[in-house]
Amino acid sequence: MFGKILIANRGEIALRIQRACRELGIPTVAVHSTADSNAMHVRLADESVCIGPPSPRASYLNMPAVLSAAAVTGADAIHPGYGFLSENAKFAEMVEAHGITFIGPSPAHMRMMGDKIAAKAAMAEIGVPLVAGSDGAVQEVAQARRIAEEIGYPVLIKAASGGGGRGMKVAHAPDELEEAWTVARTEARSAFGDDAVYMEKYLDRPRHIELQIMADNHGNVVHFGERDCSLQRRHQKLVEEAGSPALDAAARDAIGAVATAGLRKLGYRNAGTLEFLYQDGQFAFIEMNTRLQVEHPVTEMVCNVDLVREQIRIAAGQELGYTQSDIRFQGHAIECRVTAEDPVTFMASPGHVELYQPPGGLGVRVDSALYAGYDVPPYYDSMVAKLIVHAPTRPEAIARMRRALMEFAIQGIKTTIPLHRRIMDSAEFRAGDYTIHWLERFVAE
Ligand code: MV4
Repeated sequence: MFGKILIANRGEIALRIQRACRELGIPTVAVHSTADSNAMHVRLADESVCIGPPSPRASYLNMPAVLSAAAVTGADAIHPGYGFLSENAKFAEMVEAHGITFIGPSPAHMRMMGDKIAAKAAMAEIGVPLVAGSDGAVQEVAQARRIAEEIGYPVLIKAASGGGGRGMKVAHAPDELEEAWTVARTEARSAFGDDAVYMEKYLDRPRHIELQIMADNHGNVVHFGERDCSLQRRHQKLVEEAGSPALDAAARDAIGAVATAGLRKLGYRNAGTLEFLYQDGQFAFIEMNTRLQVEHPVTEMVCNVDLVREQIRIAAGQELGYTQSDIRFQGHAIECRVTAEDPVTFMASPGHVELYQPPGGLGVRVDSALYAGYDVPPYYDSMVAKLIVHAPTRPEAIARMRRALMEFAIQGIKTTIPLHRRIMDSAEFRAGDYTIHWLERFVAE
């Protein structure tokens, strides 16, 4: 097992990783920017190193600074959390070149899944269902036109290096294709420095369902079921649940069996998430994430597993020690992402936290680095807390979430807690009847 782990992140996820390390008896090193000297992740770490000024580029994304911090503190492993350097294959390679373990997949798999075209090719190879579309990159608009005729409009042109909806354009009919093509390529080049694009049939009312998998270095691969992440606005998730109100156990088992068998063949290791669009009872793979995800707690609650602990054990070479049939899905979990934003306009609201009173009680979990007197800095992601509830059934989980949201008091900054209360009260959410488009309309009303 590792002697010391450096956590290359901040906020609630840095705390989350510290907690797993502490339970495993492993000392932790925090890194932080000058804006985060008073942050909770610094206060609770065994050691801390300041790695630069507030700008993420100069600190949390600064690879030489993070590596130097590991070297001077003698850390033998780095956990990247999510965001920042977590999906940077180059960084993972540099970490390994310094004789330090990167807690995550191999750089080769990170690179493969970072290229959406290569990821789809790999999934096709192992029998995971895809959205109908181009076989690889589309080189020119005439080729795009031929493929669109074949699969039928509407079609979507997507950047190979894309993500978060950038470099993605829909063409509803032939007369929109050329414009969509040009805009997608231009956006892809300026956002990612890579104008490679591919094409898919556009699904108009899908749910976003993702599958959590975990693989050790000994050929054991399991899945921990799905999360429904359809409740999003501008590609920012607000609420996630496990399991999905749209899936039954048979559908979960079927997609899980295909995915785990396939990833075993690919030699994938550590945590991973397969993202699917789910419409008309069909799964269609779109992307794979090679990191621990923000919403991992809902999976932890229904599976009674510590996913970060599993990541660390696996990176240290240990075996999973259980098989798929040992994993049980118990009850229902919901997560609300609380951000420091105006709940109506979504204007950022950093500043001084005057009061912080988190909820508690049975089945309530709060992952947050907030405290009364803390100043939320303006330089980073606006998420300040994740409120997670677990209960035997979905209606009970919703009742518990409403209760917890009533108890939750944060004063001094604006937060999205009032919006979450409205979502929990809405008839569509309570019926589980929503697609990726529902929340944008709900917020607009
Ligand atoms: C799609 C789609 C419909 N059809 N692909 C958006 C970001 C990127 N990760 C994939 N995305 C989508 N791909 C096809 N063929 C709709 C979206 C999409 C979306 C997907 C998941 C969650 C939220 C979304 C919001 C808008 C569009």
